[in-house]
Amino acid sequence: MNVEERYLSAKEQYAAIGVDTEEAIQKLQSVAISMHCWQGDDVIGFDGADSLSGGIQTTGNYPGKATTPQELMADIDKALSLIPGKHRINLHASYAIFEDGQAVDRDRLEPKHFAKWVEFARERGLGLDFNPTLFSHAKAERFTLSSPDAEIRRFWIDHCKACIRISQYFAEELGSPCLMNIWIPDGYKDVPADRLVARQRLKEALDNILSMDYDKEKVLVAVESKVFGIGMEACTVGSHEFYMNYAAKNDVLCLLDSGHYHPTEMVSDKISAMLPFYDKLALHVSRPMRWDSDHVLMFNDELQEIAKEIVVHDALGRVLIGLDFFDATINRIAAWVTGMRNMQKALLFALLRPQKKLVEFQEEENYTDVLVWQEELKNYPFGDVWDYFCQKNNVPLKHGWMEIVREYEKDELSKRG
Ligand code: RNT
Ligand code: ZN
Repeated sequence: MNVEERYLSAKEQYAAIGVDTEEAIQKLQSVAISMHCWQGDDVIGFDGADSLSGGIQTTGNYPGKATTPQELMADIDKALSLIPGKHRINLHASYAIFEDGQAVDRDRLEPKHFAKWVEFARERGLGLDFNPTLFSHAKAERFTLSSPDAEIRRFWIDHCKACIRISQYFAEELGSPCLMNIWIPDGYKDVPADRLVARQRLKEALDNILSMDYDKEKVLVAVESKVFGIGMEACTVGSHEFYMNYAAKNDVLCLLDSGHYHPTEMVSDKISAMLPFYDKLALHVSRPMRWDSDHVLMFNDELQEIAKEIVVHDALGRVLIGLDFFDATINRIAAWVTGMRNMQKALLFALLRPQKKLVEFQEEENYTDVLVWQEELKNYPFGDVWDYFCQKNNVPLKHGWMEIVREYEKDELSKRG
């Protein structure tokens, strides 16, 4: 059977349980996922850092990482050509592109330092998202926005303000709101004497940043919490409760990173706890393994559950999906493509649920059918719908895309220093 025939058969099987595959495909087509630029170069950027700091880590030395903007852009292009649909690119401030003599420190960044990225995005019809970079910098060796040193705080406050201006520039140039997410690595290795003092300073620093004049329709500021980092095992200043309260009181977004909670705590369960209180919610979808290890997304239970929580509450327009992983032990393009395609597969899987029926079972307290149906759905011909979607979008089916990645590795990546 060819792809169409397989699809038609799948369509019938889904129709028999009240699921419209056409509608599912249409919805999936409209989802833009924000692909993080930093998988391409192990989170190094172009503003001078030679290693990563801030309690996050890439491990591995797979050859061919991007070391120039041209290489990173070419790699992003290669990845996007293998991913169905239209997406967004998530940049970090450390990916500024300076012309000769333009280099400035992070508190002085301007839109012009990102003009090449805007050009890149515009030519491809992509939206851009942004992140201030409060790590991998001499002034971020200890604390940043919560630093006891007023000058260090000032530096990072100015950096975040500069990033809001750059985000607004992205939004205006590309006609699409820009999510600007703040994550800081501040915290204590061991039990601190006082947990409040730094949190109080962080609150004031955020207030200061947000007091600037910017267009809230264009720049969606988010704050990203974390339970611990390497070297900050005892306490992070920007914890979940801190930021969730801050976001709610100050009308900004909360960003949930799926690697930033206790290993038995699931982001999938948090989405429906946030939606009644926030118009929008942002995600960094990642895959923690024993710790915040940022592995490439697998099509696993938690990814399916995250996608389900977004889809069944009709929140595709309210939950901003971004990816956040960095694996340097495998081909980096393959990492992007696998992660992005898995996120999309999870969304499609959720879009193919007979949700009305499942909710009826649940409301009748018929948990037996909820369990049985959800399990049987796993063997429905979801892969045939996915293949059809890929074909419609002119991207290779199944692992066919790996041939193209291998070719690119041979012709391009292997030639890099
Ligand atoms: C770190 C956070 C943060 C970073 C990126 C590079 O634990 O997840 O989002 O991964 O900003
Ligand atoms: Zn993150």
